[in-house]
Amino acid sequence: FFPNMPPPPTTSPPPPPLPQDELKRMAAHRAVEYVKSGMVLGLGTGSTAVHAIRRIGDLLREGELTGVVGIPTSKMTEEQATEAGIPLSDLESHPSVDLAIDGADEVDPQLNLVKGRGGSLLREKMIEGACETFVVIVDESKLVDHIGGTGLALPVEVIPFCCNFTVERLRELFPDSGCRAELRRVGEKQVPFVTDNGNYIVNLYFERDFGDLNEASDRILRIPGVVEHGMFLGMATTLIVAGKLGVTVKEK
Ligand code: ABF
Repeated sequence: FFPNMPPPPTTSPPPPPLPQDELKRMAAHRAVEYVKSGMVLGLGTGSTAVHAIRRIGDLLREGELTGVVGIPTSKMTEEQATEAGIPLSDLESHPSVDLAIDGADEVDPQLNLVKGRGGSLLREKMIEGACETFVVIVDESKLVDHIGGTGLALPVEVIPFCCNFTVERLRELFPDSGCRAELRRVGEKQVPFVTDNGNYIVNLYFERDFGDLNEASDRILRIPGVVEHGMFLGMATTLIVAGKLGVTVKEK
C-alpha cells in the first residue's frame, strides 16, 4: 500500500448525446445571427423554426434588433410570432424578403430539400421563393444522399375537388419507382388533413429512385388538381446543421 500514489486513472464515460431539440435550438440560434435590424424576414414553420422565432422575439425585446418585419409561412407560425412579439406582414405588402429561416425534412448535398411533412409547404415555397437568402436549419438526422430516396413521404398539396382522381394520377406517374400515393388522414375518424389553404395533402412514397428531380417536379406539377409539392430545388442558399460535433454552416 503506497499512500502517496495517485489513484488509478478512471475512464470517464462519454457525455450523453444532446437531445434532438437542443440541436434544433443550436442551429436556429446560429441562423438568427444572419438577421439584421430593418430586415423583412420569412418565418419558417416547425419544431426547429420555432426556436428562431423565439430568439428573434427575445432580441427585439432586448433592443438588440429593431425594425424587423416577419412574414409567417403558416397559421401556426403566425401565432408563435405574435406571441414572440414580432411585427407581421405579408408578401403583398413586402414582395421581396431579405432572409428566410426554416427547417426541412430532408436535405441533400446540393441543398435540395423535401419539406411539408408538417403540412405547410405552399406558403413556405411562396415566401422562401421570394427571398434573397434562404437559411435552412436542421439537426443532422435530416441529411440524406438523395431526397425522396428515404422511403419517407414526399408531400403534394392538392385541391379537395375529386381528390381521389388526383391521387390516382399521382400514383400512375412514376411506374418504375414503385410509387405509392396516399391521401394524408388524421385523427380517430381518419379525416383528410386540411392545409392552411383549405387543401389536402397526398403523400408519395417511392421504393426506388425516381430519377431527375427537376423532371419529377415538372411531371407532378402538370397534373391538374396539384397545387404544389414539397421538393424545394435550388432554393436554399445556406445550410446550418447541428450535430454531435457542433454546428456547421454550408453556403451554396
Ligand atoms: C417545416 O419544417 C416543414 O416544411 C417541414 O415539414 C418541417 C421540418 O420540421 P421540424 O423542424 O419540426 O422537423 O418547414
